Amino acid sequence: MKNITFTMLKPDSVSKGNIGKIIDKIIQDGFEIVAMKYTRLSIEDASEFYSIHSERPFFGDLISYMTGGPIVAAVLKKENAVEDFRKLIGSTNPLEAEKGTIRNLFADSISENAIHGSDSDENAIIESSFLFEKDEMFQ
Ligand code: IDP
Ligand code: MG
Repeated sequence: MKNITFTMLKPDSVSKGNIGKIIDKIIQDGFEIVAMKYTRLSIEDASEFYSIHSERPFFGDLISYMTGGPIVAAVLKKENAVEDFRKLIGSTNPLEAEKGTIRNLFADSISENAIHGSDSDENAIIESSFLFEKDEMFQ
């Protein structure tokens, strides 16, 4: 069965002109784009989105970074979408990301790491709901 995952091409990917190349890799890897939006996160949205990290020392920097410029958010569909997408993006720290992964190719640092990918089916739905309506997410 196909399921969905949620991604954001983070502000560094937009400002560096990498969104076309990253979207191309996602499509070449077999993901179908269900919904896509070019937008900018509010401080409230970013804080809620990353609320699990609110006690971490890097939380303030993370919110500034994620709200500092536009992003591209998308809902993606594929068999085994969540796990396969985490493989495609690579480790959180680009220095540890496998060769050829999106973070290996396009990320500069553990904080500005090019792209987000959901870590579970449940979170994929919760995260998609931040930016998309139900009828956009399930097509
Ligand atoms: P993930 O994006 O690979 O799922 P998480 O641990 O969920 O990684 O962290 C969310 C985001 O917070 C990361 O993508 C990165 O932007 C930032 N982050 C995580 N760990 C660090 C850190 O140690 N220093 C600075 N930023 C971090
Ligand atoms: Mg995470």
